[in-house]
Amino acid sequence: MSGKLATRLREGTKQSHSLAENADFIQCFLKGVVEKTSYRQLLGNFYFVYTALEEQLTQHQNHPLLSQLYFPELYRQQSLATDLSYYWGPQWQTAITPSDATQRYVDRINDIAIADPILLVAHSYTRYLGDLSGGQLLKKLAQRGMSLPQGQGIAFYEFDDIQTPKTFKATYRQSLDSLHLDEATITRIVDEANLAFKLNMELFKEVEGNLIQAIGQMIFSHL
Ligand code: 1FH
Repeated sequence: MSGKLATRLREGTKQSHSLAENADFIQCFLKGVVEKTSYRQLLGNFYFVYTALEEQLTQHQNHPLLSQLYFPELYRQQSLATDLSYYWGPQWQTAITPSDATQRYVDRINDIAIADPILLVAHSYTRYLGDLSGGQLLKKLAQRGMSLPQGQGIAFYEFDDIQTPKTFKATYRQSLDSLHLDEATITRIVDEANLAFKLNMELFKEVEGNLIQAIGQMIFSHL
């Protein structure tokens, strides 16, 4: 049962994906009601998540299987730092702190990196293939929704070292398929990807709370 991981992941996370797409926060995002306070909060949280993920992927770059999915051109830590300094200013590094859901996400990445490093594939897949897919739409929505000046605050969605996301995604999926894995491992990776989706949802939910609070304050200040 090797050579099937890309399809197994796509099929096995389909339900999680539509759940995420239908979450309130993203519905707001899709309608262009982007609120900068929520967005910069989310980016700050992503910084901790991607830092953990990328540290672990780098750490395991010589792992017999993870070496085949070592693509530092995907790394988002630098682009997040660029955006964070735009949204938070030069003191961004001291301004951001990981939320509870972020800490759970980071802990999970660090725990599996020790206990069962192959599961890192699930986290890499969930974030990076997502970034290369829906990410391009989210970029346009962020620009429009927050009226961002041309080229500002969108580094997160820009992959300077990847010419065509579509071609890269095909390469990535081929690498997933080339891993020789037994059925039990495939199942564990798919389960972990569903957990990764859930952890992402929890991040979105936290900022959704902020959004509602911010709208509440706006209404209150007009009374
Ligand atoms: Fe997505 N995604 N995604 N996505 N996505 C696609 C593929 C993947 C959206 C559109 C698409 C998230 C969110 C959104 C993944 C993860 C995540 C494709 C198909 C589209 C069109 C591309 C293709 O067939 O080549 C839209 C729109 C989204 C928001 C409204 C979030 C939940 C990501 C997970 C954390 C992954 C892993 C794939 C690759 C599937 C595959 O195996 O090929 C999103 C939801 C973003 C909520 C923010 C908030």
